[in-house]
Amino acid sequence: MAVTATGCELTYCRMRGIMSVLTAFIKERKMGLNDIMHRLVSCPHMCPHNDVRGFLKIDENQNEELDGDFDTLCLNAPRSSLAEETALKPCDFDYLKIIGKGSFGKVLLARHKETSKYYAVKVLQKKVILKKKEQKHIMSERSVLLKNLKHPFLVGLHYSFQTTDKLYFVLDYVNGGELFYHLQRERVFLEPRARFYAAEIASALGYLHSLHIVYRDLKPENILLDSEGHIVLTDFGLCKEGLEPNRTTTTFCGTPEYLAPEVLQKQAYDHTVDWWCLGCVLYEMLYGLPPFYSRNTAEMYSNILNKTPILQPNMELKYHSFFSPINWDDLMDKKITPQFVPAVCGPTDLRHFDTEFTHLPVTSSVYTSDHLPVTNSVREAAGAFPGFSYVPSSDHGGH
Ligand code: ISQ
Repeated sequence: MAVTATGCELTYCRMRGIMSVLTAFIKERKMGLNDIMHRLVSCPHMCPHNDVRGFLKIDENQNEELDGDFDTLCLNAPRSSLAEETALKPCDFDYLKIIGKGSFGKVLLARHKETSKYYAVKVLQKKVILKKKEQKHIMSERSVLLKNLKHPFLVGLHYSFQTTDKLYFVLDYVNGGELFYHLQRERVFLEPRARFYAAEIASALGYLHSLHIVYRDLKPENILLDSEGHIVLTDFGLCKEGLEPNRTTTTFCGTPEYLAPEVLQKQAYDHTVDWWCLGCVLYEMLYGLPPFYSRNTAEMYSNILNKTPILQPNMELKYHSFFSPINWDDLMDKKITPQFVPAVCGPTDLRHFDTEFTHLPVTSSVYTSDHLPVTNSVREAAGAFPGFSYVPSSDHGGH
């Protein structure tokens, strides 16, 4: 059956609507179940049945994720056993909510006890990182974050520290929600709004490139809004450092919809892949779907390979006619007023975060498990991130 482009889009939108209702339903069920599981595991006395306890592997001595009450743990959490004495420690913060989750760990909204300042604390499990052989990426994320503390549209790193089994990034906290959360609600953005976001992202990417860093993983969930409506790029775990302008790399990582052809074909690539991704983001903001999109992944890959847009060599993106209304100096000084300001009433207003995360109990997963038996894998993981901890001289103690 012949389907028109418009017809396709309508069908896709309708499907998206049905999918979001179903997803919300499943999410709610999952959260309910999750909640029960958490309660069972953290309060073992609630479950007297040995079979169920066995099935859930409830054993207070072994469960390092959920081994007790938050306050008790906070009081009892030992200092880092590593020799990074000046570093902060997990107990310096109150952990209020889980606001994100990934394969390596979680992001939590936390309040520094001494200063009452709010931060997003990213907690990564060392053994998971080591299992996936991702140390290099994580250390790269740290050094990338350290390099770009000052850029207005890149998330800032305040501290990093580690315990025997976990790595902690203490980052700027922003609560305007993911850009694509807003896009999904509104389907498309008008051109001025899309241009504004694209310009802020382009400015951040250009800055990274000037430091020979390729962001590589520009994808919807890494683009956040702050409470004033400005862009904040997060997640530098997949950045590639040290790429001189004429050098390339062959290691791949990315989001299928936005993959550049050279990345898709596992060929060498350079910083221009970031401009490809930005083009994809801009396209999706304007049209409501990523370019080359197909529900059939093979077809989407074929579209990416065969419909490569022709870009002028060395084109300076900032001076493209599309961006002509943008005054780049004003943009950098945040003097361009965002068209949209996320409605939030204070730092603890989490309405723009996914309830899949915020409904989860804040467990002991943020604390060290130094009090647990030290196995070989724990010992191996403990020393694998030398020099990770970071406190800027002017920011010691969160002031
Ligand atoms: C900052 N604020 C909110 C959410 C975040 C997620 C990941 C990294 C930084 C963040």
